[in-house]
Amino acid sequence: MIKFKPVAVVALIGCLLTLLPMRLMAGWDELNMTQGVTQVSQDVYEIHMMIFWVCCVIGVGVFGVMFYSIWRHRKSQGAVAATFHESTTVEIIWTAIPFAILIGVAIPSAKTLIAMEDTSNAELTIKVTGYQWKWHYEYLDSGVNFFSTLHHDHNAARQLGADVDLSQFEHYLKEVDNPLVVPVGVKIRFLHTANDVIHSWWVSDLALKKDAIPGFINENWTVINEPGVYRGKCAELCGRDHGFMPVVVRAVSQDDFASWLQQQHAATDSPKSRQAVSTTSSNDVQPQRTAVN
Ligand SMILES: [Cu+2]
Repeated sequence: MIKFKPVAVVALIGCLLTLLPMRLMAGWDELNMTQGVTQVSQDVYEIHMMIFWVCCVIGVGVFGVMFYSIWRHRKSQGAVAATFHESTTVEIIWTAIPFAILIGVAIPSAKTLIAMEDTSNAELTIKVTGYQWKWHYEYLDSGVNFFSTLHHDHNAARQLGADVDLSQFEHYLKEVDNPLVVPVGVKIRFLHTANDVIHSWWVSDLALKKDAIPGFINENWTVINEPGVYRGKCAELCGRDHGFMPVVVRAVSQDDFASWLQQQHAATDSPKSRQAVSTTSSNDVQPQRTAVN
């Protein structure tokens, strides 16, 4: 029978790991949860990593003891099974340790969950309504509202038989005609509902994901600190074009947001807007207003 020395086994595993091409490790970070750009998303990420390392320690500890025991007390070495059972001390230990671990995990998790649900003192409220297959945004404080649908160019490119070079799109299928425009540094409350089936409004950079259910209003909130464009999608299988109703959030400075709101009001008051005809590009900070029936 072949006998392996533990040192040789460890050395062999070490060599294999060292010889692994670094290319295999490239992009490793992309497998992990995004850290996002808000305080809540950062808190969620830190809890995720804390629990990840707790799981690693438990896994290494449990499997280490198990494999060592199998190897050390094998039958070929003359090991004889112990006869003890129902050890009160052991049972107390293996109850107390998991209990302490769970309490340690639950405290920061509960704190963050409570913070995520606290929509009080919001300065801006936006109602998000899911439709098959688009989003409708309504700024309840100002009355501005519009639909946000997959960008026309992307929609054309995805059609069967479309002879389009997809590499020309930087964010293929993640672009809309009218992005949601929000100010940075302001607590924004979102009210989620749907007009037909269940959708889910999901923007991972903002740690926001909420089911949009017909007849119900769900809430969540965010404060975005960094101006930028944050992309998400519908995360609830909602029908044929579920994969084609992206979310694009454009976070701008408070001054830019105020002037954007003014432009929306001006557009509402113009006769042209009443006809609800438009063709704005997604890079235009002015979402084209669309008639809401
Ligand atoms: Cu959907």
